[in-house]
Amino acid sequence: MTPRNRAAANRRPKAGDGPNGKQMQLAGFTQEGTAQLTTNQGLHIPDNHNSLKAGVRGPTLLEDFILREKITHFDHERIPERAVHARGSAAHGYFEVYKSMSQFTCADFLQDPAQKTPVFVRFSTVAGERGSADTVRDVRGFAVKFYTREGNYDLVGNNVPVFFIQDAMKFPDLIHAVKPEPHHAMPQAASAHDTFWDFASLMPETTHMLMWAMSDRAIPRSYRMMEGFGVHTFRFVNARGESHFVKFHWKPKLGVHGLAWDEAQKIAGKDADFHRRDLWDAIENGDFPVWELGVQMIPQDKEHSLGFDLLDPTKLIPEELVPVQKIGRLVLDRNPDNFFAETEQVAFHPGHVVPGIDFSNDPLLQGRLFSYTDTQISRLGGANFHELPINKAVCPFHNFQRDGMHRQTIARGQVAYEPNTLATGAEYRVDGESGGFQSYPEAIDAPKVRRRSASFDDHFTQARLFFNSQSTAEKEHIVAAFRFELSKLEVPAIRQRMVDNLAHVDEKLARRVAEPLGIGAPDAKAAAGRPGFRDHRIASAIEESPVLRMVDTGDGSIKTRKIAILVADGVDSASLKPIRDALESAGAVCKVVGPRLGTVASASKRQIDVDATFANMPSVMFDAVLLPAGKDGATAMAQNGDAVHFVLEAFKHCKAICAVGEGVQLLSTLGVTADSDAPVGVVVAPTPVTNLGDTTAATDIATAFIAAIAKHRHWDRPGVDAVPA
Ligand code: HDE
Repeated sequence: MTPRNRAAANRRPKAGDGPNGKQMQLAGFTQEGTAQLTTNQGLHIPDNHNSLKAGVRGPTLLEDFILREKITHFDHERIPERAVHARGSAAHGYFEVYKSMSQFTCADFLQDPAQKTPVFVRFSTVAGERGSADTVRDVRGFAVKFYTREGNYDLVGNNVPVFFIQDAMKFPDLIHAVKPEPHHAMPQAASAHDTFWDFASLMPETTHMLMWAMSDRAIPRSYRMMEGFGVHTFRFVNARGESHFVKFHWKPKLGVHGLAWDEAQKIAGKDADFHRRDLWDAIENGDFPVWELGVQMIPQDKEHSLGFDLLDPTKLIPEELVPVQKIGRLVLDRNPDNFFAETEQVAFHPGHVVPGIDFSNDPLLQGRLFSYTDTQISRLGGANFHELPINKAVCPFHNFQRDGMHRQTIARGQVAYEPNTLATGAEYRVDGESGGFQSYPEAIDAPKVRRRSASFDDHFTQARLFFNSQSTAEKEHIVAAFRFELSKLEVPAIRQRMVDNLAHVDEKLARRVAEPLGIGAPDAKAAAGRPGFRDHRIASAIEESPVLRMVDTGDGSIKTRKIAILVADGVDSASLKPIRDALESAGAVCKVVGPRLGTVASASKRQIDVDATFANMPSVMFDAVLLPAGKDGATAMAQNGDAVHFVLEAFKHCKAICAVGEGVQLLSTLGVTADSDAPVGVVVAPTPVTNLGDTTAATDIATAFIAAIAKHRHWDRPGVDAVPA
């Protein structure tokens, strides 16, 4: 809970108060804010506790239309969840372009830096159901609805720039394979099961995306710390009708950061809403997340210049080949008022484009253009979902579509067709007008075939590029992720097939993955002999692309990072305060965590407020830990199993830790003392600094700690595997 929410909850609510303290109309409350409960027809309900009965102990009467209305509405509260991307969180914000893009596109919202276009952005996991946990290993959806003056434009992307398959025909198979297995509906929100890897190992075109899915990108620290990608190649078209192919990127200001796998799994149990809460809290606190929109543009006549096919959605365009130009920024600054009405009912569609943006012939994109409206008709109960407030265009829209379930618009008059003369007396005809949306007139003269282009026949070069571009620690995480996932399979032949495929990415990677799995050595030849295998290598000059790494990304700040300050009775408040102040001035969010809620008494008998307990906010909820000085406090915590576990776990997850004076006791099981060399990312303040009234010492310690936190994690910290946490 944010300070603002807490203050609101602690005061007596007034009728009509919104969740953020705003006045708003609530169901059951009149607009004026008087708490008069009514039926859906507006009839005043004087008693909302008792049904109508024949005598106080008698049966309920069928006549009770008030009870019937209430229960009937409740019975129909649920709508089908999204077939994929069911679990999501969203926020409102705006987009602004840095300078006019008129040279490349006539899209109105990309012309004027003074114009702010409202947006609604929904982040999601793919495989899990609506109530599943946020921190599972999965790709994340990154869907942006721009409410432009020319109609809604949806950029419906993911946090990974490529996809598992090359053709929409395989999408239902892919999703059936990754979803819980149909006979027993397990496992939930996880790819670590036989059907997914059976499919993946038989479809080597998945290999590149598998590398991303096994990387820390698939366990993000926060939605605010993920990149977004349009994935497919789209098209910009300018006022002269000239086309450039374009790839879209969202680059987060806070950098790209992941969790440790052990941590992600624990968070799933401790706080299934971890990412939802993180986004909500940041916006409530005024820490508005920001992404820059980047584009890679390729002139129409350079379509074949890349050495691979830009229509193939399993390929990215290395930034070394075509640089990303940052053209604008997205800011999320308002939480939704109502989860169902907005986050749940929002309907995205990659086919919602505006003049100046058009499609390519990517066969995956082409399939998506059909799917989204189709699925929304069944999910949102009919063809009129565009009238829901969250989906409604902000510019006027009018056409002759009529009626259907849940129609809101009251179309007036006699005429519901075109051409007509009866509407105004003059002939009205829309038949080849200029302006508006014009499809790019790409010339196509080709035989109808149910085949794939030979230019899609390289499944491994970019998987290799991705792997080669990772830091040592990131490579280790990929190895560990493959091992974990494949170890969950019950059919060893699937494991074997998978490592055989991996041998075409990197021999050593395949061998290391295979080692603990109880299978034979990877057999590259066996993989090459299987149907579906394509290794017609593309000519690529790019062996390594540093931007594909996550390490050292971001602005180097510690803004919004969560720091636990561990306390117990006897803590030295003088060593705590200046460091806390420095962390908060740098934008971090500090929480005091102790053995119980309420307060603890400092060594100097001051009462220190405790925000959370070792048990209810364990270390996995934080980015870093501060262990203040104070003999009695440190001794009490060293004897408290939850406190010791807190620190060991933070150490194991490679987080920054700062121990001041006696606080170092909590690191003694790790062999860290005031006199030993501190492990990477651990700051130990020299003893005896028990009173940091000495501001220079406090500033030095805080500066070192802030630098350690800014690194995000110290993945290369030695010995973490041996830590029992
Ligand atoms: Fe989607 N996808 N998808 N997808 N997708 C849906 O539409 C589909 C694909 C993506 O927050 C569904 O309204 C097909 C790629 C996001 O509401 C559905 C194919 C990318 C979201 C659908 C793809 C995405 C969806 C389910 C292959 C990244 C969530 C509910 C041809 C570029 C949007 C819905 C939100 C949702 C179909 C592949 C991103 C079933 C057929 C590639 C972010 O229509």
